[in-house]
Amino acid sequence: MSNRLNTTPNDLRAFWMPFTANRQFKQNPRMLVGAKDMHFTASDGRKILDGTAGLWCVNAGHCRPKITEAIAQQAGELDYAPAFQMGHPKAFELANRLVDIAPDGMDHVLFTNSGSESVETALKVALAYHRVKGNGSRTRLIGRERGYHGVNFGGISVGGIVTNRKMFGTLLTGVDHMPHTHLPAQNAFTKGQPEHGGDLASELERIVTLHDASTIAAVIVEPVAGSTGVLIPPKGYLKKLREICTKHGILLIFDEVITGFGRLGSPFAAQHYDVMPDMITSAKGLTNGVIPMGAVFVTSEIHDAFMQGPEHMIEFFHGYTYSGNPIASAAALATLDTYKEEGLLTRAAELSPYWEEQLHSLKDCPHVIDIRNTGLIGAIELDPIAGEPTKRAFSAFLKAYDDGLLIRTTGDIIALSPPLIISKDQIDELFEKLRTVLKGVA
Ligand code: PXG
Repeated sequence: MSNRLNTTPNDLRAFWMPFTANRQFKQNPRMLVGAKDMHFTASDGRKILDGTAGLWCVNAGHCRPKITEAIAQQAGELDYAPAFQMGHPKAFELANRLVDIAPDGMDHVLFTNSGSESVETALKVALAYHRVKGNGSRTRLIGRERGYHGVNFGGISVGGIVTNRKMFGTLLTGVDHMPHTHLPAQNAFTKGQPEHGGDLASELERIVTLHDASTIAAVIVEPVAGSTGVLIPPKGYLKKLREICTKHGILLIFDEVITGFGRLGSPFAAQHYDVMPDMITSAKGLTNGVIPMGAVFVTSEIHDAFMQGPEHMIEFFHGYTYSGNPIASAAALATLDTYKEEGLLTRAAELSPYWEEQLHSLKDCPHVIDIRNTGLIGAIELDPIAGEPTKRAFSAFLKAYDDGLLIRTTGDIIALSPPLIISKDQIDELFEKLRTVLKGVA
């Protein structure tokens, strides 16, 4: 007989939820039971407008027929194939299709199962690349304050969020951080890229001078920092980072887990900002969030450096049981078809001016101290309640949910990133609801 106290679905105790205020949630759960296109259905039957594409991933909207059918079909045809020393056609087809939409020069793809794994994979490729090139002293990794690169040890080491780091010991050694670029005093209420802060890229030069270039393997940044509240790169910043990395033989990694797959109006932020990194990490929108999968793009220069030695030898000792999993590959291919058929990888560019105008119309709402935007991303920063940081934004989140709108909050910042299929009417609806919410929070 089971020794469990209660095995009914209504017993919420067993599941220790991720990045969640577990006790608060379990007292007053917010359960989603269905989804279609721009909406979730809550367990009480209410429709919730998805202002966040799930967690920045459902770029084509929910339960899209092509994707769900591809998954069902693949599950019945080839459910699993070993990922090591064996292949199946869809993983190769997917890699080719991804290279086609990636920035020129990103010619090879390694598959993972999440953004966190994409980051770990890219960092390991960077270290190993320098080693196979005879530069084994290049072991340092440089991240940035307020960076988010997932939750595994490499990612939290190069990441810059204190709450995600402080509980976990010494992390990776040999990591340094550039300053973040959030300068509200100079850039508040900027539409698009801020004017001030581009010079902060030269802090990388200072770090290189401190450690010497011969010890540095890679720099990793999110082109737009998502999780820490939508920090948009100041004008000239990313180009300058690229120049410094090139000058010193340091690999530049763009973490495009959020910006990849159309969020800014181009397939990738690298194309949007016209800055070419050496590697791109991705996940989320790759499968429309439906099946866990990530991809790391690398240049031929990096890939080819590994293709040496005896041909029967494994060239890179890394990979996952589910790298290029058949069902994930099928979901990703159907996702790319859907993006293509509906022009979704560039739709944010068309909608962005309207989005920007509506978003910034909330400027006069109570407690709003900054609004910023790019592509189909928006952030509204609220003045924190004295002595109770995060509480005001969390109240807004709860009230929005009650009013039928899903938003994300981080600290006292509200982040918005709807599915790329959103209509202008739905943009209006989203901001009308949010205006009511902001007027109602204490
Ligand atoms: N890199 C970046 C830039 C991310 O945004 C990850 C890596 C990790 O991906 P996985 O798939 O391992 O979670 C992310 C994830 C939010 C939010 O609301 C952001 C993420 C995840 C969940 C919530 O800001 N980003």
